Amino acid sequence: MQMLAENEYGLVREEVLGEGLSAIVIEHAKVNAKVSLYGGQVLTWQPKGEKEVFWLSKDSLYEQSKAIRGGIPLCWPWFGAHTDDLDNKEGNHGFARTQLWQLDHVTISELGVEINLSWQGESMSKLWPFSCQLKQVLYFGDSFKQSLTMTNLSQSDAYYTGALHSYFSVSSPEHIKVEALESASFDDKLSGKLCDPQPLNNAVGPIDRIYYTNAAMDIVDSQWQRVIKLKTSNTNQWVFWNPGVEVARNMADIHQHGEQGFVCLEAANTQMQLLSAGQSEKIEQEISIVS
Ligand code: TA6
Repeated sequence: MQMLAENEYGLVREEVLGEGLSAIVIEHAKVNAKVSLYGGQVLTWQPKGEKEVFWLSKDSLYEQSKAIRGGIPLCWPWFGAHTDDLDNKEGNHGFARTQLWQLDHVTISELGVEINLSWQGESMSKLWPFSCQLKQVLYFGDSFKQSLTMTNLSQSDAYYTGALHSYFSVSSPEHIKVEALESASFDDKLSGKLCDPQPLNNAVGPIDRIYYTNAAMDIVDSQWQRVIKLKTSNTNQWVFWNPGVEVARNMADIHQHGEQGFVCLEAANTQMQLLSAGQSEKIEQEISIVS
């Protein structure tokens, strides 16, 4: 354990997560949280007096080259399978979630903790042969704020798709309503069809949809009597996912019945976005809890 920062409000330390992998642990008067440097991935956020906000699989692997299951994996520079990779040989969701990120700065204030992370690489994949830098600013307090700044360091334009793939901890998908999704059309990944807006009674899987809206969302959990409120900027879609019993059973890194404990609502750009040569783009989300 290495102490990284400490003052009268709280402390931030580094903890081993797996071989060669570590996490930043926040213990603060108002909030506890954990962020993996592997993947630059938020794992937990728990404002004092609240339940954990993010779901994290008890069977998640903490191994290089395997993505961590839960929290907020960063899907970048492509979401899902890359469109030029018909057999999905390069895998889902790009390479950002399996890179070792660097901790640049920690600020502990009376109301919470800000963590600044970065990662830089070049020619990471034949599907994305560019030089790039990613920066994240993560704020943990009563609310949670995340920004991801993507910079194209190459001399040619690039395109990306991506998502802040948040896994939210819920009482059960059965007790979840997300009304704001009901007025948007969506791509149903399971049927391959574009569907008109329709009622969504709960979040019971299998469900895998790309909703064409970026409106603010409320995840209403009637059993836990809490509302998770989400706002984003510079993303165009919401992805809504729960694997359901069968699919989850075949996923080695989801613990038994784990799919009964989460719903993913992901601030996403699922259609190609221009990242001009030498330029930066930023996507953001803000999450707060009403209970
Ligand atoms: O965001 C939904 C999704 O793209 C699903 O299709 C599902 O496969 C999920 O992400 C998890 O993907 P992963 O590569 O992390 O197993």
